[in-house]
Amino acid sequence: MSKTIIVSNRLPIKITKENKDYEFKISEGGLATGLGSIYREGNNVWIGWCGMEIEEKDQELISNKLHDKNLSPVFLTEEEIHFYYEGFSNETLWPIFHYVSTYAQYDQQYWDHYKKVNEKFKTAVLAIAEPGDIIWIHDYQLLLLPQLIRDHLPNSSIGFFQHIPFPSFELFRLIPWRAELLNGMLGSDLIGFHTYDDVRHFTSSATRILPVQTAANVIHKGDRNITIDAFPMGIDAQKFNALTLSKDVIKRKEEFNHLVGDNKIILSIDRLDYSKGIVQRLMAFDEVLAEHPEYINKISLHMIVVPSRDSIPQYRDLRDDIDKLVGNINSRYRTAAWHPIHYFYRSFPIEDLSALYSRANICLVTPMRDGMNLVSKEFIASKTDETGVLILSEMAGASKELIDAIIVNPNNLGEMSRAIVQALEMSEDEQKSRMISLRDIVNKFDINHWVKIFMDQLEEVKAHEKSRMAKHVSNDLIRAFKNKLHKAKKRVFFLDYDGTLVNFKSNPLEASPDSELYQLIENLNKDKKNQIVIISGRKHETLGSWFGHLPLDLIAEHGAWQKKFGEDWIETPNLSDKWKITVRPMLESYSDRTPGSFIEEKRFSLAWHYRKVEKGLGELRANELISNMRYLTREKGLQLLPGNKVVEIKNSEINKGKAASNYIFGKDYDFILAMGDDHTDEDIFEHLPEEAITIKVGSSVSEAKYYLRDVEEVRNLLHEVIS
Ligand code: GDG
Repeated sequence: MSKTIIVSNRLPIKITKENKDYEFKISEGGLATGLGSIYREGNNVWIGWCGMEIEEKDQELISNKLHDKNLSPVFLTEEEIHFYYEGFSNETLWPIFHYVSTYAQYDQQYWDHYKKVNEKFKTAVLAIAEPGDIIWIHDYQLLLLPQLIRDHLPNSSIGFFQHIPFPSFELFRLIPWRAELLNGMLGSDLIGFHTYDDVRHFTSSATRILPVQTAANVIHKGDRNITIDAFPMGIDAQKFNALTLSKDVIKRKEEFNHLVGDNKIILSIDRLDYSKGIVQRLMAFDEVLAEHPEYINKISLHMIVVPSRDSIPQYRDLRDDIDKLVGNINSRYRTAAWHPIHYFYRSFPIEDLSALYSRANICLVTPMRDGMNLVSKEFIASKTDETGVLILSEMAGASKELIDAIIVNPNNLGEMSRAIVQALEMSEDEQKSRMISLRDIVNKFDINHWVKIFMDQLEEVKAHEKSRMAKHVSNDLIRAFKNKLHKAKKRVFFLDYDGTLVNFKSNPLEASPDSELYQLIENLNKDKKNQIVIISGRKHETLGSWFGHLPLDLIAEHGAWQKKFGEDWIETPNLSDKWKITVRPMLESYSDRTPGSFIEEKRFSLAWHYRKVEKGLGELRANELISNMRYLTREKGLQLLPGNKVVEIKNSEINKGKAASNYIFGKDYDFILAMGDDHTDEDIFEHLPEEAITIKVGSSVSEAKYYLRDVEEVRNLLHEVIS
């Protein structure tokens, strides 16, 4: 039976060494809880680093002990931890992904170790994984791992989730190894982020940096499809609800109440990190006290900063800045019996956090950037009395869901200090109405829901890929086609041209037939039972000049023109092109505004090409053009065809499907094969009779029965058929 393998940089455990003996404590974090339902089952396993350097002689002992808990450790040397984890992960990727590019280090040694450690994780996965297993990889420390595994287990089901933001292309492009990182991630079947913005940013980076195509949220890479989607992560809401009712937490809350009395409590909890906006938060609090002396003695900020990454200089500097600012504010406003800020640079047991969350009047969560931010959700889950106010940065992924919080821009100190005042003054009724809807979201979209949604989608994506792969024209299928072909007396081959017989060129006229193609056609033509029909959107003059001399038939401009071998071109009767008078100026306005684009005029169609336009701009203009033209084309009975870097407008009476079915009408072909790559060819696949062999070139969804990967495979198939 197949199993599920979770892979993350850290295992969900804390190891401590006391008197030469190792102690293990399973982590209580949300991710560990959510994934607990998976990795603890049957043969499933969680692979990761155990968080400290383990001497070689102890490694086997640790592995054995963890094996019983379905955990499988990867051992890293101090040097690897330094360069891969502290270095590339936290000094290169972390700052870039959190939009602080000035902190990023581009160090070859960091990169070399990042690759090496990702390889080490690959070895650990391959030691356990078998074909058919599901592998779920987590976060930015392991961006190369999906493809490394895919290289060895090409059919495995691989999901990847990134817990931190994915930056815009302008930031991501700065990384010298950007293409390698993207290729690594695209080894997955499903890539998840917290928000739709991350999905957009990733897709835009992938299409600008790599030769890949996208359709909606699917990236086509080679012959694989990768789905990119948003899965906003939730917390273990039930646990946080329940904690507030536990005796221990109630007692801690009473003790805390005794200390703070009636003071309104503003709570702030983060790991030490420059992305969390701690300094700006303190400055906004300072502004509140400066402008509202009436709050002196009445409010206090309880700020927990959990030590983190303090071997990195920027984190040490940040800590110094916080220390200074807290000292400065406290010294200016404190009274004999009151401190404005209670600052703790350490971590607390979860029961203390729960007591604080449930007692706090306001939770101030103002990161400069945050993938999601779980503190905001934990605060809400702990507010079982439905009072309290959340102030949340619009730069946190959580702000996309928690829209009833007071949403602030963390760079706007005035806005933040006004938000604090608004929260302090908010009526209980308003607090409750906001908190009730916030709690609905946090309770419903919890960690278990997140795990389920991700795993379900991975399964669905994989099933879809499998059924698509089954349509690939294999050697067995080719043999079956040949059998059918040998028995047939009258055969017709409908062959699309661009993207099917030849590859695309940036100048369409440069994509003329090569000698190999002419040879292939000549060989196909040797058997008199074969009839070749080239069916294309190209101008009839162009097709005529390339193929007019050969014993084959031509259908040009999507069916507007037809030519039988040895005869002249015939135009489809009763068609009008008067509509061009209205449409041409509209297309011209797009060409004037879009450098690199041009209009191609055919007898019954106008095509706006944007192959040479700056990436992104072309797609933007094409979408704009399509939505502007939609009404007009319907009114005038025209058809709007978005193609590969082209938008074509043509008479709706003509299409390749009608042309192909007219062609075969009354001719008794007993072997029909059609191949095409874009969606104008879908009309052919739909119109041909059931027994026809229809083949889509490329991996996108199609009406065709089979698919081939590219032009090379099309030519191979034709060679095989001849032989
Ligand atoms: C990354 C992304 C994304 C904090 N202090 C204590 C303590 N905590 C716990 C909190 C919370 C967790 O740490 C912090 O989670 P965040 O989400 O706020 O931030 P990151 O650690 O940066 O996490 C982030 C997350 O991944 C998940 O995808 O949301 O955007 O940066 O759970 O409760 N826990 C205990 N004592 C403390 O003193 N026990």
